[in-house]
Amino acid sequence: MQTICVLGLGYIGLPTASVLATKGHRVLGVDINQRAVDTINRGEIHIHEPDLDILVKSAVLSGNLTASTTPAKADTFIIAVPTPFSEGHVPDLSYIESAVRSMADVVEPGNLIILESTSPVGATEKIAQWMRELRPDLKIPNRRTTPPVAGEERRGRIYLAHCPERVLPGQILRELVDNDRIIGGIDPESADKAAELYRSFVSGEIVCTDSRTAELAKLTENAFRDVNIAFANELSIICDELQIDVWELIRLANRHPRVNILQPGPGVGGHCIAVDPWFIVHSSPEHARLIRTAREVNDSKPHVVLNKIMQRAARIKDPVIACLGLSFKADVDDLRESPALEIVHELASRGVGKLLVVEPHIKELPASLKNDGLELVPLEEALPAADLIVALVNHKQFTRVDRQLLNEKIVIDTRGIWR
Ligand code: SAJ
Repeated sequence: MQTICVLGLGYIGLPTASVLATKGHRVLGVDINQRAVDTINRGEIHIHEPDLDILVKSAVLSGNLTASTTPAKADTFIIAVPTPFSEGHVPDLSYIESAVRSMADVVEPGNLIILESTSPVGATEKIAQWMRELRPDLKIPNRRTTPPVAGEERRGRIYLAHCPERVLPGQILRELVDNDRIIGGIDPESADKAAELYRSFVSGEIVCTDSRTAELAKLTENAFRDVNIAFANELSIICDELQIDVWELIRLANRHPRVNILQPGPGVGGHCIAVDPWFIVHSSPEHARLIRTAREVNDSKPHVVLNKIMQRAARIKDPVIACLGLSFKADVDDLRESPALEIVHELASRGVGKLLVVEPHIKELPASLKNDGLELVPLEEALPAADLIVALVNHKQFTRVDRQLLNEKIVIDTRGIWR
């Protein structure tokens, strides 16, 4: 069992810290958000993820998980902070850099640093570079893919690896344990040391490689999904033009043994798939043509939906529009990069009808929509009151709606839930 410091207590850091704590490791979770730290120390959670509340409570009660705003000495440091992009889709590593700076003083020889945040190629080497500047007294290996030569000095060294998180929001606790893990060491010894830790809680296979390959593998997984969703979204636009039901089309095409088309929707949201492919584009702008185009197709989809709503609303006098769902996907409360949120905000700022916003997973609207003068409305109030019903997210509550309530309404079903 180890002492572990997890930096960043969000959707990845908090579940990881809690699972490690329940496996017997002593874990200090660190976050710059004092409110999140206080909430966790009370055994409660500040984010929504099925069963996470129970896990955090038992981790805190066991005495193995505590939270703080400052890092402390540990055997292993796990960095799980956001990696957004800034203007022009340039990867923003500032959260990683701050995390490294905040812990640099307490790192000791023999410690292991793991980067879990999804990162552009070269980020792990960048951490090595920062650590060399901050702690010239420590030996920080250069990237190496071969085992050490006999007798190579190990004293005073630290270990560094990238172990990208690959869990699906909504199923994080199961996937954290079941999924295979890719471990990319800055050198083979770092990968081995990190693999040992993951073996203490992962039942999936652990596959070691070098840090750059691990970085690109994670980005590739999300870019693969983005390209495939873009294909479905492009089909949906073509089908609208040709007056064909895209869901029927996909259902039929998927009967081919080697065809498996994903589902179209109002666009691609979340903090991963809508972001990560840009890291590949940024690293290889000339060659990442398909990946860039997929991003563009998916980013254009909310505007296609918006135009469709505006066209339908224009046919109604004083239209009342029920917008069902704000989160980026079904059955989660996460609004980051949500196409549904973008569509509702655009409708409000263009003054298109009276909007009834339904989102069962949140208690309060985000500031952008409050500033638009909107309020949350319960589903059972919104449906009878609306002329036009727009399904933006396939939450369970919406799929179970009594179809009779939709009779005589204009329906725009961007997720194909009522077909
Ligand atoms: N979507 C569609 N059609 C589909 C599938 C998804 O429009 O057929 C949309 C969703 O509505 C959502 C977006 O795509 O807006 C992304 O949702 P998602 O469920 O595909 O993925 P995320 O972003 O929740 O999680 C992804 C996962 N990556 C892959 O499946 C390759 C997860 O395993 C990663 O760990 C996660 O990104 C991450 O953190 O990188």
